[in-house]
Amino acid sequence: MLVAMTPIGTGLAVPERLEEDRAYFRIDELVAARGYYETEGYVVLRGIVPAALCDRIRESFEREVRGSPTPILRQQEMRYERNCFDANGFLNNPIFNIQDLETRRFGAFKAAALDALTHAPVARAVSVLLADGPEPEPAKIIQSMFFEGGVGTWPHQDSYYQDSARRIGGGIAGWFALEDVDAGAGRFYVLPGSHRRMPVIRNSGKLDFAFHHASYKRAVLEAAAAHGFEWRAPYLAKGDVLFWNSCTVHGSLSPIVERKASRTSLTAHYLQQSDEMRQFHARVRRQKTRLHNGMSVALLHDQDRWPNRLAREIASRYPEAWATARRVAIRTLLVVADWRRRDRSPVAEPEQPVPAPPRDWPSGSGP
Ligand SMILES: O=C(O)CCC(=O)C(=O)O
Ligand SMILES: [Fe+2]
Repeated sequence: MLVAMTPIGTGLAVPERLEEDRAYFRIDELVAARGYYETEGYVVLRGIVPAALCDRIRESFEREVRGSPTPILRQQEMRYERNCFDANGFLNNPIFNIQDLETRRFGAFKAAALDALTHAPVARAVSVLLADGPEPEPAKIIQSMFFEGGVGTWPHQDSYYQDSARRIGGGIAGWFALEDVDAGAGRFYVLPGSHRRMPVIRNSGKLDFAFHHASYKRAVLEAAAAHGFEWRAPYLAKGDVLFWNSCTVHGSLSPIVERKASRTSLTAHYLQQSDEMRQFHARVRRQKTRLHNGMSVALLHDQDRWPNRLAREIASRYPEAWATARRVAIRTLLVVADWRRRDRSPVAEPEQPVPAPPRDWPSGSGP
């Protein structure tokens, strides 16, 4: 075990090898996996993506993306940027929404990544974990990311940024290990039980994204400390996927640079197919979708369309003006959402993120 420090200054034992961690589940144990997910707010499914597919994603990243000068939308600041690399040469500005990449330049990488995110056993697992009745509904992808280097993501609930329009806690995400992830590479962690025991921190008022994002980050730390949650950073081998609920607190540890280890991975956020994305707890953002391997994949800034390429061009040429325009747009959205909330008589939101387990689960069945 490697002993790391959490953002609240407590120790965290990070398993270095498979044998040091829980066994978790395989794809033929979906019923048990679902039970674990309901209690803990996350679950690991081992070996669910074939190793050869993981390799294909990494190879096509090398071939098409690593040396490319084309600006790509990034997760951290939502800006169009060229690739940036850390001291070890690993990409450290993670790619946002792989499905939006331009096919002409990044077609093989995009196809390989989407093949993993829509791989049949993954689709089955997601729809069973998301199901709120005995008949699981097919899932759709609303967001994806690609990581190579560790970035030390702050602890958060995805719900604050995006969730299900149908109900808070109706979203799920997966962290796809494309290699055996070193304990010092900036491991992904979760706070088990936080999806049930900690109220969802709302994106509004004194903790909103537009004006008070720093206060939100502090509020998560304070809530995590006050509840005394355990912090867990599961061992993830190539092909393993960790799924977590949109209300589960999670993040990633800062990498230990001297270990010179990457953590090549994808993440994807899913909803039930007939659901829509709720953004910033403020609005329903309808998205166009395209089918990949029979799964709906939502597009937001599709680079195969010229108006979006023009936007990319402007955004990368005038990054400050772009960032300001985006900030103003989000502020307006959140201010209007707050007004609306105040005007309305309070509507009760279901805060319990995971529905009560249906009595008889169809074993191993899926869409
Ligand atoms: O792996 C990480 O650093 C964070 C990923 C994450 O928070 C997400 O995809 O929602
Ligand atoms: Fe997240």
